[in-house]
Amino acid sequence: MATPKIKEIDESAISRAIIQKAAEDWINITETDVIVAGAGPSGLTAARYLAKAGLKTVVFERKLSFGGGIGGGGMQFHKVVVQSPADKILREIGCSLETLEDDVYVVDTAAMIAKLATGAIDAGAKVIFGVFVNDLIYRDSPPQISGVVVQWTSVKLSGLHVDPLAVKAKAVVDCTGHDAEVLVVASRKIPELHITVPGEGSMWASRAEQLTVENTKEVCSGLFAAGMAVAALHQTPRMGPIFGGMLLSGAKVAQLVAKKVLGEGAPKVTSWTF
Ligand code: 48F
Repeated sequence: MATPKIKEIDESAISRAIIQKAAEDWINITETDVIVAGAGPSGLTAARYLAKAGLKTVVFERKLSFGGGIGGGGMQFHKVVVQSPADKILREIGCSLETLEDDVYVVDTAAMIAKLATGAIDAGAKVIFGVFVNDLIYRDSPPQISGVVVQWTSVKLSGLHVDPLAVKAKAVVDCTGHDAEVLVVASRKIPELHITVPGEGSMWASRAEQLTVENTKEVCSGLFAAGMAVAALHQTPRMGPIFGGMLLSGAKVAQLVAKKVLGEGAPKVTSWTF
């Protein structure tokens, strides 16, 4: 079989394309509608619904990959459990579910990550890897979170002292998981907001799922939280490898942010109400 002629391209053209297009993206996101910190289940779900609602949405993910805690499944067995009504969120993006019992399903971790990520990107969210949120932009009259401060993960790992960059947004969503990194920054650096992050409580799966979704709220003006960051903020139980609460929390935060940014005329992001 003949090998097809592969298009030749100069190395400098490759470099130029990458630098120019990445710079265009960065310039475009210096002012955006919503910044989501973290591309785990809550962050990717929030990003998809936010973008679908018409909001310019940027996700900063510290690692070079999607999915957060999904990939580890339950103790590295490659399955997680999802219960109703969160199964609807996965069905919308074409993720296969295997029925375990009424309203309870088992999902392959790789499939779930791939579908959530594709869903967010296809809806129009911009995901940037290898960048972490390490501070907030804050204004005090009235108190308002107006964006985030970001840095390359590689800079942190190298131990170099490099000043970060700031990105403005109408809303910031902490989807950083168990460590609630954005909320912790707010609690440490902006004492007048009176945010404390005691950390999550011990395992109680059903209660954890319910409370995570119930407590998904705007924490202070412009700053929202979803997923395990909510459990860390309220010291409510952890749930282990059942993911309905993460997906529903992401959907709920998207609805809250859409209302905040777009007003009462914001579209309904899901067919059910929270
Ligand atoms: O940890 P993670 O999956 O958070 P989540 O969306 O879901 C939690 C579940 O995976 C699971 C659970 C529920 O069943 O207990 O653990 O609440 O995803 C968080 C993502 O945020 C990234 C991190 O690499 C991960 O992909 N992240 C963490 N800190 C930062 C960050 C940061 N400061 N800036 C950007 N990304």
